[in-house]
Amino acid sequence: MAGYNLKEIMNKPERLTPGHRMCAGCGATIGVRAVLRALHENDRAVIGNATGCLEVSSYTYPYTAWEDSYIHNAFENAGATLSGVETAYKALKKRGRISEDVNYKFITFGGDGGTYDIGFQSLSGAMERGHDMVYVCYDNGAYMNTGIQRSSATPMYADTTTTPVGKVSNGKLQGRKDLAGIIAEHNVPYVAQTTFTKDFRDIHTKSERAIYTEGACFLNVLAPCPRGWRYEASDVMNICKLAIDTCYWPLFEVDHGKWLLSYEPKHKLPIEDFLREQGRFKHLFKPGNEDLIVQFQEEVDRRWEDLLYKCAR
Ligand SMILES: Cc1ncc(C[n+]2csc(CCOP(=O)(O)OP(=O)(O)O)c2C)c(N)n1
Ligand code: SF4
Ligand SMILES: [Mg+2]
Repeated sequence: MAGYNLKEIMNKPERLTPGHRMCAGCGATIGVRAVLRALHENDRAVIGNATGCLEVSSYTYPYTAWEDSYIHNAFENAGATLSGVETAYKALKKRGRISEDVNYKFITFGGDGGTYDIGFQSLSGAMERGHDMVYVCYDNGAYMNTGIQRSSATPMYADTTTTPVGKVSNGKLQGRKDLAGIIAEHNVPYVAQTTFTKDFRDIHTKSERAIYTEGACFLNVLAPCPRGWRYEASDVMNICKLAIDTCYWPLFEVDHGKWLLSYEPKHKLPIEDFLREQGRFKHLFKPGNEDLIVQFQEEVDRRWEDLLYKCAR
């Protein structure tokens, strides 16, 4: 992106203000602030938010950390709610009830539980109908707010409270759902997968693109959770870097059907480097569990090769 200036972007007024009750170092709030910094200064937003840590901790009536209009949603209908608001806005503008000079953007945030699983039908409907909105999934890979239960975004072998590691279990048995790929198959104009890089350029560029591309757009943001993943909160940037450099979480875009790789590591790191940093994968490093890491690596490699193939077409 020409003219990207980290200092300037970081110094923009916050649209999710301090004083919310999220944990220190939570990836969800870092993600939300990064996405909202892409809004142009004079534009307003209507924010939707499915139930989850973000919603529970940032909006407890009569307190709010949101500077923009904000709708707390049930788990299952964040996509539908913002579709309705966007349609009403268009209708009111057409009738002259909202001034032509006012510009609103419609952005929904949902956790992985609310997006991959429970609100999936309403997200799919909103994307298919082509509403002019952005759906942002902050993916921390479990139902964190209710005590770290597995979702279809939880990686294989992760220790969660519903896939507990013990004598008879090595954690979650299944791999992750590829949600960005599934939404790309809806033929929407823009889908991207991102997380936090040291200059925040990747998430900023993709957010701006998603917000200012007409039609239904989707962002999947890896949003680490120090509590559920069990790492020191201050390590968040290192965790994100390892997620990218091991190709566990590749950065890519699907722009009007064209798959584009945003970053290819010079030296793809082994998946152990990502797993070792997190308590939820501690059991994988016990003697006798080497084959589980091999299987994890095979799954990462398979998905990475598939992505490279799509991007080469
Ligand atoms: C229909 C419904 N089922 C269950 C709940 C309880 N509940 C509230 S938050 C939450 C977890 C949300 O998980 P996720 O969407 O991943 O967001 P996170 O908490 O990880 O930020 C659950 C299960 C609910 N509010 N509504
Ligand atoms: S439990 Fe995890 S997702 Fe929830 S507020 Fe804390 S760090 Fe964020
Ligand atoms: Mg979650």
